[in-house]
Amino acid sequence: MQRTLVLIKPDGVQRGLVGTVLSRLERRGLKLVGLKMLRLGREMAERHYAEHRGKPFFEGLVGFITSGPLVAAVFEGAGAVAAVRQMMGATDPLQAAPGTLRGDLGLAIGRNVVHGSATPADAEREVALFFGPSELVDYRLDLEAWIYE
Ligand code: D4T
Repeated sequence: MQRTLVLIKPDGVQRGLVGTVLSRLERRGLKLVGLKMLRLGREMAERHYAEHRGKPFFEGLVGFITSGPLVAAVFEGAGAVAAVRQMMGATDPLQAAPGTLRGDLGLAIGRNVVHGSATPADAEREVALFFGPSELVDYRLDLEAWIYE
């Protein structure tokens, strides 16, 4: 079973989109196994976006991601990394297909509402950056038992 990191970025939190994003991922069938709200410090933001260091948008990106609280979530499921990327849509919301999170909820590349790990290797690194082992919960989704017991 694969795990992936999702961030609802400061613009998503400010705009009241936390519930919408989490709900859409849950409805796809992905299982929520970790969840927290936090504000990133500069050091952690630079680590998270290390691959973009030196690019023209790096300073703006770090400034934005540290500008307010964000929500970090870990979702689990078969093919979770690709499923979340597919549901987020293209990085630039103007290129993202309608029906995707960014295509439905955003307009600007610098304010694209969500982050999702790009590859399984990135996901492992990013989940470990944001969550300690004790903050990730192992449980079985058993809807029938929940409803009828
Ligand atoms: P994240 O990492 O936020 O999920 O976005 P992506 O994985 O889809 O895209 P990315 O790593 O290429 O970009 C990271 C982040 O930088 C912002 N950005 C990107 C920007 O402000 N201007 C740009 O030209 C690019 C390429 C948006 C997402």
